Amino acid sequence: MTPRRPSLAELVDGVRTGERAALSRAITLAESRLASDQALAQELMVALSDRIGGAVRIGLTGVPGAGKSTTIEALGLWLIERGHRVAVLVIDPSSARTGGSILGDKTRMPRLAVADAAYIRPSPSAGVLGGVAWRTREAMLLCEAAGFDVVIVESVGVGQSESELAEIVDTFCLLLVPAGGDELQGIKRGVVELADVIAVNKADGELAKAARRAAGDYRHALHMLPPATPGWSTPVLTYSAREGTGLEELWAAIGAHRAHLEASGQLRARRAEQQRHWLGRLLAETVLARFRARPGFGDAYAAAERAVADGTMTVPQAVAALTGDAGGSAGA
Ligand SMILES: Nc1nc2c(ncn2[C@@H]2O[C@H](COP(=O)(O)OP(=O)(O)OP(=O)(O)O)[C@@H](O)[C@H]2O)c(=O)[nH]1
Ligand SMILES: [Mg+2]
Repeated sequence: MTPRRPSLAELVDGVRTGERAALSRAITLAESRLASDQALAQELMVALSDRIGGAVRIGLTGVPGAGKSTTIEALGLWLIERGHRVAVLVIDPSSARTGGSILGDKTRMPRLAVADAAYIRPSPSAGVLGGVAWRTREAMLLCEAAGFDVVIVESVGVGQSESELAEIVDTFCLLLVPAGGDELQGIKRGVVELADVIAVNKADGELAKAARRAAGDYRHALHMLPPATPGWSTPVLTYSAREGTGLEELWAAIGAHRAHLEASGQLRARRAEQQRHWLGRLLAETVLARFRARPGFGDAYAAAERAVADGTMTVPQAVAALTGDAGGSAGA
């Protein structure tokens, strides 16, 4: 009962005309680990390349509960009212374990989830060669090819994922919540350093004052950090996703950052650098995967681990043994 595999031409047409089903099939192909799917997905990327490049690519991160989903719902609806088409990709590290929490995300974006001009989809968070974010990047480009002019990638702020997210988007937004000085210290400096736009959410009701104070603290802290984008000074805004206040300023800040990237030539440079980075990473992981698949590699690796731990071999010696012909045929 597997549905007939669509042809390349059907997929290209479907994505070009913004058909959701075709877009979903295309992303599934791009995420697939089957070589035949990958080959088709890459042909598709090439065939659609003239449609790729124009969208505003936004990464949105923040601690759990910062209001990322509420923000995307509010900002997404606000953008749709203004004629934009908005795609949302959600990287959720828990989805690998729970089998997907997109249902949860869709219920947190109830109106956006049913809007014609919006598309919401979870991104796989594990098990992809070359890093999670890079497959998400392909999904992002496919959304772009399908006519979505704003693509937002939501990632929960846990460790490694933020820096990967910052590598695939043009504008990296950090969402924060009102917090006092102590909690301010708790935000990882590395993440703040990556931010092109910082926005303190929940600036409503009793939290409004604390939000403004937190924004002031962050503004102050930013003075001591190098800018995430050369020549750009990262703005710190306050807004309320719940009440919809400050969304216009948030969008304006994203637009100003995009304009700065374009005017300074950094947009092209940044995207080119992303491609080079992915090339290096995918090559390294592909080569590693091939070595791992060699017969006897597992045993040889275990032996090498023992040898370097005991000090009977140096690490470079062990790598030479594992990657040389002798290492490759070990155990055979
Ligand atoms: N007061 C106030 N509460 C908000 C605002 N935005 C979100 N919240 C609340 O904060 C909680 C978390 O919101 P979410 O949008 O689910 O946050 P999230 O960052 O997507 O959370 P995870 O996906 O679990 O990491 C919910 O109870 C929201 O109602 C806001 O602007 N003001
Ligand atoms: Mg969320």
